[in-house]
Amino acid sequence: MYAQLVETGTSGIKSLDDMSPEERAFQQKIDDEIKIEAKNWMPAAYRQTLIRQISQHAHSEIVGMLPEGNWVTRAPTLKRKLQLMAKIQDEAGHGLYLYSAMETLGADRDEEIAKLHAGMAKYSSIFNYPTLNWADMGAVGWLVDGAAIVNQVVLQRTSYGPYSRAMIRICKEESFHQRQGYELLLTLMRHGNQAQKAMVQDAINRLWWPALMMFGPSDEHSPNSAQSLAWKIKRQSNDDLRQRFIDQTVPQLELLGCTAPDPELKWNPERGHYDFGAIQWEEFYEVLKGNGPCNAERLATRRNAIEGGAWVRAAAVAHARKQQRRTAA
Ligand code: FAQ
Repeated sequence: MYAQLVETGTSGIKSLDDMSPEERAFQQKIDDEIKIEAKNWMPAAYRQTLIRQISQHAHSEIVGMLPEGNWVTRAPTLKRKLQLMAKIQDEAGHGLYLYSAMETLGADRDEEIAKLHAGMAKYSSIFNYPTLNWADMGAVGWLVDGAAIVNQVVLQRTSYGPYSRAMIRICKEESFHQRQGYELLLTLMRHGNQAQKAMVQDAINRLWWPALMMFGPSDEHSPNSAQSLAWKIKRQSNDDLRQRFIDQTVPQLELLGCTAPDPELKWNPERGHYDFGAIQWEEFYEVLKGNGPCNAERLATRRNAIEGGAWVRAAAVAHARKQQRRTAA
């Protein structure tokens, strides 16, 4: 891939000849699949790209707790409530691993979170959509975690060691999330009444397209992809991962007995893939600009949580100091 970019001279990526000896040695390590670790030399732009991607990823995990948090008090059974709470707590854990991985690059967690709360940082567009019925809890697990896994499985091989190792653990947990979501939907479809089955189809209708947008803009409109692929931060393109997700999800959709809100979704035997309809990119960019259905609500909830929890953090610090003083005495 890298050689190809150098040859074609695309995307303003430096050719090997234009690189300093340090940059060339760095690229050689990447090409040889040797992980870059926190204390290794790295180009400033590589560090910055990682801080950008990992912080956005961490913010997504944390903001991603909110659409499901909306249903904890209304889960239909104790079992479902426990599952939902465990899943939401896992997402908090993912955010913490990712913020820690980001800190190894020298970024400051509080500063990055402050940017999120000021509306200056991105997080996954999907979490700006509302969760309107109980079946959404299944559809989020199945479609949203399902899309997240397809993206994150390849990130286990990302070139930055701490990010790659965080991804290995995260993928194991996301896999449970995806299955519990699908099992919830199957239960509604196999044992539910007409109204419950209709809820499943409604949830799929609303979340299908936003889930496809999670993979980011199409390759020709993805400004960061060429360099991130050359540095092996990303291992596959946005469009390739989106296609993989569709190919593996449609048979599951059929098993559920549901349909996608896409009349053009059809198996193409020549390509060996499903064809699908046009994604509404205007909607995606509006959500990124802050104009999605729930952007303002999500950020307000996060800000309130930080402000409302200030006394807990202050008490925890005071308690830790007291313990330290006692141990020292
Ligand atoms: N939403 O040039 P590209 C989860 C931005 S975790 C918002 O293609 P890149 C778990 C992009 O940042 C879900 N913004 O960018 C869970 C860039 O903006 P910038 C999160 C998006 O970085 C489940 C601009 O557009 N997963 O769901 C989106 O090379 C259930 C141009 O795009 C990750 O973050 C989007 N969908 O590729 C939690 C995975 N797409 O910074 C709770 C790691 C693109 O230039 C419940 N991240 N943008 O201003 C990645 O793999 C990559 O960052 C991509 C984007 C593929 C998301």
